[in-house]
Amino acid sequence: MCQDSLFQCRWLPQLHLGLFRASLCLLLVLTSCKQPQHPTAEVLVQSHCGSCHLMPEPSLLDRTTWVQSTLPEMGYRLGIYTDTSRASIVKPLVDFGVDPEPFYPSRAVLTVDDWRSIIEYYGDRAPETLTVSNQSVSVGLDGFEVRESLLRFSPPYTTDIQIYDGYNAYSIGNYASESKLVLLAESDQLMFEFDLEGAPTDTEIDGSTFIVSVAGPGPEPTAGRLGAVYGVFGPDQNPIVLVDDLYRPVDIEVGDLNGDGLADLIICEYGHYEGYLSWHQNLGDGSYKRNVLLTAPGAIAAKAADLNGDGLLDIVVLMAQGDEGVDVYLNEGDGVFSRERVLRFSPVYGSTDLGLYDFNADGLLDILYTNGDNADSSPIIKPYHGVRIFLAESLTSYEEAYFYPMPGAMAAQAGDLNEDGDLDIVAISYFPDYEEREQSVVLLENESTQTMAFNPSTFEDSFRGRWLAMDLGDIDGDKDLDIVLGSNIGFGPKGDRTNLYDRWAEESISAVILENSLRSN
Ligand SMILES: [Ca+2]
Ligand SMILES: [Ca+2]
Ligand SMILES: [Ca+2]
Ligand SMILES: [Ca+2]
Repeated sequence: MCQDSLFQCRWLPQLHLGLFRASLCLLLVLTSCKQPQHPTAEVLVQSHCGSCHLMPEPSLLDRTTWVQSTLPEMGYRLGIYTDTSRASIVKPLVDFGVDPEPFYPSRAVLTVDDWRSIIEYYGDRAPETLTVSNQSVSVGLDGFEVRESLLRFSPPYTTDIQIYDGYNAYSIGNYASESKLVLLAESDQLMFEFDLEGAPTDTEIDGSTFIVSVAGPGPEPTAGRLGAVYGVFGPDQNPIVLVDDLYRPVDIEVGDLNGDGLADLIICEYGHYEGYLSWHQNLGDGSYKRNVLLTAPGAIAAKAADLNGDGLLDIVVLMAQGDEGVDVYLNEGDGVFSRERVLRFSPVYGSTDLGLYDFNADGLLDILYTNGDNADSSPIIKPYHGVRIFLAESLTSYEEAYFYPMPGAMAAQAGDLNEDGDLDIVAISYFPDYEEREQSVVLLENESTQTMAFNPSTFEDSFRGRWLAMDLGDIDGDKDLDIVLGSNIGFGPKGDRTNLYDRWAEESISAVILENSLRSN
């Protein structure tokens, strides 16, 4: 297995710096129009971006990372190619017929001296290292039996895990040597499997139909429109293309958005340089009509829910690239949605997952959020990675009420795991600090919603997989909530601090099941 190609093929949508670069580019263009006499870096970086949320504070990365890695990559976006050739940078776009000029300008938009002063600005202000507060996690999960799924792909490249409530079943989506979705009974017996032409990223069920999004041949970023959404209408059926020509779809949501009784599709086309958030109206004849909600890359998670109780499904979307944040799309009826940005994060945050839950039981859905994508130019342990709860104050106003630091946090879901009447959280990390602590899976037991106090614990040997995917649900029909975790070792050496690769490859654990023993059947 080629580590280099693995790194190139990293699944994670890592380019959240992309739009930041573009915005800095725009800023610099505007600035240079206003101040033709070589503005200082401070002017460039600060003065003209008073209301700009995209300007990352120098404190968010250490000096070495800024100067040696992140800023040079930003330079390409400004037309500065001091350590490489433009031709090599733009090849992945040109190969797909994409005009690279808007992304990597052929002429520098600022002088090299100005660029150097920006680098100095960050270098002077950035810390030597970032300080991460150590969390105390108790080991040993009370109330859960831990077992490894008997179904193992070798190597395990799990990109999707789902539990099917009411069916006593779960599925594992894998790519690379075997690209398929397997549906398993709770006892791990194979129920059926579908071959897929690429990496499955999400599975939804609509009646008896499986709907599966496939990113492309692999899950890695690409300028091409190689993704598709498939429907599988029965165990003996081949997957049928429902929607194709997609920019790397990483998440789908099923719901009747226009109230005609037919389940429509929301598709997060994360893409790379280009992408979309779109909804696809089910026309009832097996075809879908595409409606674009946003033309931009970076949509990573979408949830449909009726936020205001008017009977229409609204959409909440996490954008994870450049202008990172959460958008609410209120459904105005007749297929019309009004968009409002309700949360905004720094472009180095690395947003990864979003869920909607009413943590404080006030009737308003709150936001569960994770950030921890470290597959970018700054693969360092970051103190602002972790799990957050934003309580809803209104439909479009959310306040951070809880933060659990968790480097590399990749996904989280909430549910009342111990059935004491409040919502607990399970979170996984794809980029944990294995050298320091065992924090690749954490169960945060809700001790008090009023004070937002959660008690973290994990299971023995929780780093027996590298957790990219998870789901919470009742896998065995006894009505308590179980957990399934999916391992994916398709990430190469850059920033990999694990030293666990050989073990993972040898043991080939695709999934671990945490079976809740609160009840038993
Ligand atoms: Ca519909
Ligand atoms: Ca609430
Ligand atoms: Ca609970
Ligand atoms: Ca159960």
